[in-house]
Formats: sequence, structure tokens, C-alpha cells
Amino acid sequence: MSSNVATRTIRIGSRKSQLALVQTHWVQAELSRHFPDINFEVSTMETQGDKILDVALSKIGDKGLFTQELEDDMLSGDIDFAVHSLKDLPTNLPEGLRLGCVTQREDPADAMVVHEKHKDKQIDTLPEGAVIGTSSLRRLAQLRHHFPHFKFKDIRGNVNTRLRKLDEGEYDAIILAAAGLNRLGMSDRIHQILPPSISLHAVGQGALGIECRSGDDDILSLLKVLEHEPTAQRCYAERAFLRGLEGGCQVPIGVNTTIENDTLTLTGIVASLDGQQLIKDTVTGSPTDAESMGSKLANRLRDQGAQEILDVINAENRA
Ligand code: DPM
Repeated sequence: MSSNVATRTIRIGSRKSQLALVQTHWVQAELSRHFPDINFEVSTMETQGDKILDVALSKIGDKGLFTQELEDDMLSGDIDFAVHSLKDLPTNLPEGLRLGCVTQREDPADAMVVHEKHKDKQIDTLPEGAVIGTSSLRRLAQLRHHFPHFKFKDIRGNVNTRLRKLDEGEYDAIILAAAGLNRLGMSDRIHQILPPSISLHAVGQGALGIECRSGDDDILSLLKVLEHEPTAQRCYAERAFLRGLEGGCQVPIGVNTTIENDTLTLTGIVASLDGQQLIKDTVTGSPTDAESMGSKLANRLRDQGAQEILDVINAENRA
């Protein structure tokens, strides 16, 4: 550890939402435990994605929707690194910034939370016409494929707002990341974890990604203590897959990864918004080849027609 780090205050940037703060405070506590002589300060800000709540995410455009303000502050030196939900961090970062570390993943699966009148039901026994709240195109497309008899309705706002809208009867069920609910201490609201056969999760879901300045070796060496290698390898494969399809954070693209017996398995899906077309394939390889496996899977799905599906959606999002 070089001496200038040990004598200065390190500023951590975070969004202001309750979930973002839980995550950032965890990072702050872990670093303080490893480096008791360094002072870690949290500085919070709102991003575009926090401010615009009345427009579907897919229509706002996704170039760093939840990250750009933090990135500007990193580049200007106001903060030293930023803590993100990895799934909100674009796969291509601004010049001068990099992914500094990936933390151990929570459950990456999607979870269903139901209105209390449905507490004896599972997703496959909800009634015809049930109103499902989600603003994720990925969840929408996959659920429509399996359950064409549901109605889907956009839902925005933080986790608490969404749960309130569900409880007030606006929806029969909503789909959220299990990881977010678990981190907020609301695991008891999870009614059903959706298996990969129903919903493949988003790229990077359940992991935190810490972004920092590219050449900042002092910060990079601090962040190393939080890196979880198997999670990082899985997420690098997932991100290379998304990058290979030029997908942003609002595309109907899902993944599933495992590492067993030193073999990385990456499954990816691209779905049309009407749920009619699902293109899915799997690659396996060494965890050390994570990135090339991601590109390989992207090329395979492209050969099977994924690009045509994505072109239609990107054109609609721009309209
Ligand atoms: C991204 C998506 C959503 C968030 C799109 C997707 C969900 C939007 C919605 C890229 N970011 O998942 O297909 O459901 O309307 C977000 C959540 C978390 C990080 C909340 C959630 C917590 C979980 C995590 C919003 N970003 O997905 O329920 O840390 O992975």
C-alpha cells in the first residue's frame, strides 16, 4: 500500500436509493474492516434513472442511465470509485474508467411477489388476465412466451414504491430481482423464485460492480479484496455476451451461468417482445476463457436470427 492512500480520505460514490445505499455501505464497511487506517466516505447523488419515473426505461435510452453522473464525478476527481448493481453498468465504459472489481453474487434469479389474494398460487396457477408488473423487456418477453394469457403493465420506482403499488391492488403480481429484496431484508416478500426454465436473469444480476479510474492503481489494489473470482468470471462471460449483441440495459436478453468442476457454462437467450421467438443456446469452456465464450455465444445466437429481433426492438425504442 503506497502511503498517499493511507493518509487520504477515499470518496465512494453511490446513488441515493435505499438499495444503492445498503450496497454501498456494505462496501464501505468491508473496506474499513480490511483497511482500518483509511477513511472511506460515501457521497450520494441522483442519476437520470432516479429522476425520470414516468417514462418506460426502454424509452429513456440506456447510455449510463443509472451511472453517468457518478462517472462524471469520478473523471473530475470528486469521487474515487462508484458502487453499482453490476446489471446497471453498461458493458462499454467511458474512456478513462474501468470495472475495478466484481463482488460475490447474491441469488441472481428473478422473484415473483404476489398480491395477498394470490398467496396460494404459483406463477403457473395465476388466473387468466392476471396483471403482472414489470418494466423489464427481458422479463416481459420471457413471461409472455410461457404465459400468453397474462396482462403486462409497466411499473417504475424503487422497490418500496413497487411493493406498495402491488399491495394497493394495481397488480396481481410483480417481478423483481431476488437479490434486491434479499439485500433490503425483505426476503419474506419473495413468493416464488423463477427457475431459469421460465426466466433467465439479466447480465450481472445479483453482483455489485465497482467502477474506478483506469490507471488508479492505489484504488484498484484496495478493491481487489472485494473481488470474488468465480462471480467475476461468470459476469465477464455474461457481459461479453451482451456486448457481442450490442445490448444495453433494456433489451430482452437473459443469461444463466454456472461454474462446476472448473467448467463455465453460459446459457443466453434473446426473445422477441411478443414472446413468439425465443433464441437460446449454451456454450461451455474454461472459466479463464470467460470473455471469448461470451462473444462465441453472441455470434451463435446471431447466426440463429437474434440480430433481426434486436433490430426491431432498437428501432422501436428509438421511435
Ligand atoms: C436493469 C433492469 C432492471 C433494473 C432490466 C432487467 C429491472 C427493471 C424493472 C438493467 N436494471 O432486469 O431486465 O424490473 O422494471 C435494478 C434492480 C436491481 C439492480 C431491481 C430489479 C437489484 C438487483 C441487482 C433495476 N437494478 O431488477 O428488481 O443488484 O442485480
